[in-house]
Amino acid sequence: MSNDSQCRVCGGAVREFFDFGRQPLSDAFLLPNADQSAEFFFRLATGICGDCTMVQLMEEVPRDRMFHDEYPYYSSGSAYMRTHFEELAKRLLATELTGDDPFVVEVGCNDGVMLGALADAGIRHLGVEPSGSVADVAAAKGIKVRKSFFELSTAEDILRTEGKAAVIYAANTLCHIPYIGSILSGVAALLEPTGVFVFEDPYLGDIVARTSFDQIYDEHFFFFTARSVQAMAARNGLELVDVERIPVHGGEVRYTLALAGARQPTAAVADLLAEEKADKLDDIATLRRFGEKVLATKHELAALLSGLAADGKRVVGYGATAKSATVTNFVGIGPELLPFVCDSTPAKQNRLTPGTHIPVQPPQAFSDPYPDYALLFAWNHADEIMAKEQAFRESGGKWILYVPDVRIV
Ligand code: DWN
Ligand code: SAH
Ligand code: ZN
Repeated sequence: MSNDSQCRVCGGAVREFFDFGRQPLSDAFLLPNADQSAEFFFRLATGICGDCTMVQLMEEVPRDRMFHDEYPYYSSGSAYMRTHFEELAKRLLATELTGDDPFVVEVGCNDGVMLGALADAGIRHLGVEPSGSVADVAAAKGIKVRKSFFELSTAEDILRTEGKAAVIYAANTLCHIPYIGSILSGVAALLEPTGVFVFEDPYLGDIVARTSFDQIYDEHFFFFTARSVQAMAARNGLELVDVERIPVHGGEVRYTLALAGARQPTAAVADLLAEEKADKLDDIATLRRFGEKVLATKHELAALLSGLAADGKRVVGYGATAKSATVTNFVGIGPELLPFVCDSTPAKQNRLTPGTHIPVQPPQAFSDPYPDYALLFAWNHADEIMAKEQAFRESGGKWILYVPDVRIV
C-alpha cells in the first residue's frame, strides 16, 4: 500500500518507495526504570517527489521530540570527525574568511567541534543549536552559541544584531530540517552578497550504492542529490555552485550554495548531475530496487545472528548509534540476540536502546570478557574503532558488518 504525501520543498506529490514500519525515536535512550508504554513511535517510510525529485520521509516527527536538552549525540566523540572538521575550518580560513572581520554562522554546531577551530582563530562567529546538552558544551569552550532552532525568524534576528555572514555552515543538520524553505530564505537573507552556504549531509547516491539503509531514521528527513539540491536552491534565490564528495559517515556530499548569479558553478556540479542521471537516482524504480536489497540485508542479518545464537556464540553490539535504531527495530534484534551494546557516550550508558531495549554499557564492558563477535553499528567509524580494539581481534573476536553487505571480518 502506498500513501502519498506533500513534498516539503515544492509541494509536489511524494510517492512512497519503502516502509520500515513502526519505529522509535533513534536517540531516545530509555532509563531502565522508564515507563516503556510512554515510548514514542512513528511510521518510518521514504518517498520521492515526482516534481523536484527530493527523497524524504513520509511522516515528520515534531522537532522538540528529537532535539532538546537531553540530546545524546556529541560530535566530538570521534577523533576522525574532529580532524575532519578542523580541516574544513582551516580551509575556510584560507579561502572564504580572508576579508575584513568576516562573520560565520553554524547551524547545528552541536558541541562546537567545528566552530572551536574558528573561535581559536579569532573569527567572529555564532552557533545556533537547539539541543541544550550539546550547546552547553560548546558554550563552555568559549564558543558563542544561541540555544534555538535556526529558521527565518532566527536569521532575521541574527541579521539585526550581527549583520551579514560570509559563511553559513551546517554539517549533518540541513537534512534534519523538514521546514527547509524557512531555513533557505533565512540563509538568503543573512548571506553577504558574495557569501556561501556550505552544508554536508549523507548522499543518496552512496546510500543506494552501498545499501546503507540505516541512514534512514527520524532525524534524517531529507536524502539529497545534486539535482534535488539544485532545484531546492533555485526556489529560494540561491544557486548550487560546488559539490564535493566526502568519505565521512559512509559517504556524503558537501554542497556550496551562493546567491543566484553571484558565483560561477564549478565543473564538479555538472559532473555529479551527469553521474546521477546515468545512475537513474531520480527514478523510483532505482529506489524500489534499493528497497529489495534492504529486505535481503534484513533477512541475511537476522539469519546470521540467530545462527550464531543457536551455535552458542556470544555477540554484542558496538556503537549505540542513531542509525542502529533502524537496524535493531527493523531486523528484530533485541537483548536475546545482543545482551548489550557498548558506547563511549556517558549520556547513552546505563540506558536502553530505543524500541528494542538493549542495555548500553561503557566500552570497558566489551573486554570483560571479549565476545565471539561484535556487530559494528558504528560502521562509519570502522577504522578508528578497529584500531583501538585490536586486542579484540587478537583474542579471536570477529566483527560483523552489514554495509554494503552482511559479512564477517
Ligand atoms: O546525523 C547525525 C550524525 C552526525 O550523528 C545525527 N542525526 C545523529 C548521529 O548519528 P549516529 O549516532 O548514527 O552517529 P555516529 O557518529 O555513527 O555515532 C557513533 C556512536 O558510536 C556514538 O554514540 C559514539 C560511539 N563511539 C564509540 O562508542 N566508540 C564512537 C567511536 C568513534 C568510538 O570509538
Ligand atoms: N554538526 C554536527 C551535529 C550533527 S547532529 C555534526 O556534524 O556532527 C544534528 C544537530 O542539528 C543536532 O545537534 C541538533 O540539535 C541540530 N538541529 C536540529 N534542528 C536544528 C535547527 N533547526 N537549527 C539548528 N540546529 C538544529
Ligand atoms: Zn518536490
